[in-house]
Amino acid sequence: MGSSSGQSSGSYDLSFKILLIGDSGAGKSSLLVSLISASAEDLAPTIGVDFKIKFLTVGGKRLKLTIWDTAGQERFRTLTSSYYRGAQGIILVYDVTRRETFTNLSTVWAKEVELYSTNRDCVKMLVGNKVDRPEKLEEIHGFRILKGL
Ligand SMILES: Nc1nc2c(ncn2[C@@H]2O[C@H](COP(=O)(O)OP(=O)(O)OP(=O)(O)O)[C@@H](O)[C@H]2O)c(=O)[nH]1
Ligand SMILES: [Mg+2]
Repeated sequence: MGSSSGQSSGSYDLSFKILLIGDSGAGKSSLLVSLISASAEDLAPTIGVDFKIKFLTVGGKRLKLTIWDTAGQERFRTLTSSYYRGAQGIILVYDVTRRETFTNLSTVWAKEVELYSTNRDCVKMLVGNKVDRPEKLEEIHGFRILKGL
């Protein structure tokens, strides 16, 4: 599991651990694949946890991002909880065409973050996915959820 992409995978100045969480089918793995390979595929649900490594340069510093892609399915929840430890960034993903994936961010996923994240300074980001399907749009204004994080 896992692969690296970007500039040559040798030295770097800073390393960050980033976690993708959210309901099954929200599009976490698709986001990660498009970040790494600029392609979109029809993916199968993630089993447990996967990761990919991305190198990039920001402000003259070489960064190594280890991006952990967790399974949204409930049966993997106990396994994925251990991956919150030490994460500097958590990306909460929902599907704008399915309202419950948005409401679950506060009722399920924010609670997971509270329980398992060990880094008080962890940066949280909310991503509303599948905006290419506006005909199915249910909820796009996600800022309310951030109040609870
Ligand atoms: N239309 C559209 N479909 C998308 C988009 N992103 C993902 N999908 C589709 O949504 C389905 C689920 O995507 P995944 O990336 O596997 O979802 P996931 O959040 O990783 O799901 P789990 O691994 O089960 O937690 C797939 O069929 C994708 O092709 C998007 O931006 N637009
Ligand atoms: Mg997945």
